[in-house]
Amino acid sequence: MKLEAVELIRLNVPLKSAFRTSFSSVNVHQVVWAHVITDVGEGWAECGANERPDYSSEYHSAAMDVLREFFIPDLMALGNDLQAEKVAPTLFWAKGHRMAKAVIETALLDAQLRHANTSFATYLGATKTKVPAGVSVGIMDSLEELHSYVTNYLADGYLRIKLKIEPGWDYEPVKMVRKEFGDDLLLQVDANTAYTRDDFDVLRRLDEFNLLLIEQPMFEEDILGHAKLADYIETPVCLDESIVSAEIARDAIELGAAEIINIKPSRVGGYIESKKIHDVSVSQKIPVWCGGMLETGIGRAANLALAALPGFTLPGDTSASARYFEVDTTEPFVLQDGHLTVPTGPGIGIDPIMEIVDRFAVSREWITRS
Ligand code: SMG
Ligand code: MG
Repeated sequence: MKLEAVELIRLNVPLKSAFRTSFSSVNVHQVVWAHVITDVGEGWAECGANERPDYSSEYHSAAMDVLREFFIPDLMALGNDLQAEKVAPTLFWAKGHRMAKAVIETALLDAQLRHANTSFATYLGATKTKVPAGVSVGIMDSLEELHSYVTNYLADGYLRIKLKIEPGWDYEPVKMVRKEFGDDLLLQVDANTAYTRDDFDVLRRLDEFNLLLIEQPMFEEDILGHAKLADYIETPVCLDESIVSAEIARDAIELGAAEIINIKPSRVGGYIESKKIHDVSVSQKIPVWCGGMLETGIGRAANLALAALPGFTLPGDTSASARYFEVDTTEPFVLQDGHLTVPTGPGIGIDPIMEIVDRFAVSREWITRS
């Protein structure tokens, strides 16, 4: 395969309602896409980076810059020798920037698999045709508001609820949801690094609610702190932001810091690395599940293929299009009996709807061979 050109597109896709975490509140899913043109066809991918470096150090302008200045020229320089599997080794010299690496690798993998008439699910080794869907519920202004959102998501059929938490919005909302919706509800929480080693007793109070897991309570670099916390509380500790590679996953598991892992392909540099993290976790009997970055259909399609691997034994944040958007960028993903269907078509198995891309695009830039 030969990379001829890349289009970097910034889109602003309106959300149905604001999504508030411990680090931001967003009304619009601002996102960057890579659209690759190769000699064997086109490919598409959505970048996990946010507009600002708030979830991780990556952000849109930086991702676009590193792609334009370094990654795309390096991949173009491979000439006819390019394969998606060569992206990570070729760009290995560059520190970090995993979300930028992931978006170009995924778009090239899409082109390569479309040409080979193979789906992401088949390529990755998926064993399921549909995957159970959870939903991530943002921080609200009141318990009444939270009650109403959870009621509606459960009526939609979601099989697991994740509550975003932060200091001051933790014990009471979890208590209310557990009491109102019952002991059988699959319930977990995500702090996005909002706590410190001084908060162990606050976090231990959540043990009474029999949560599936607590996700990334502390700073992403504090692996040892998470191991200490995992010893201190009953609730299983799940890492998200901390796990940026299969090596870190292996070490965090060995240290006892990761009893469960949230795999987000964007965070770890792509689907090939995600599969490695899956394999390491399975070998250590650590459950994994697929996280989300509010992806539109282009990103969601590939995540569903990953979530269909056998080690993904917990429902993911892979919700239906209607949880996020009035209008998605692809045919919408629809919840059926609490599950989403894994795409089976070639590549990611779905195409962007170009009129919608035109409507939501705020900038488009072509990078061609010089
Ligand atoms: O895609 O439904 C989704 C969002 C899931 O909670 C979610 N993601 O830390 O896991 C996480 C957050 C990061 C969101 S950044 C916009
Ligand atoms: Mg998280």
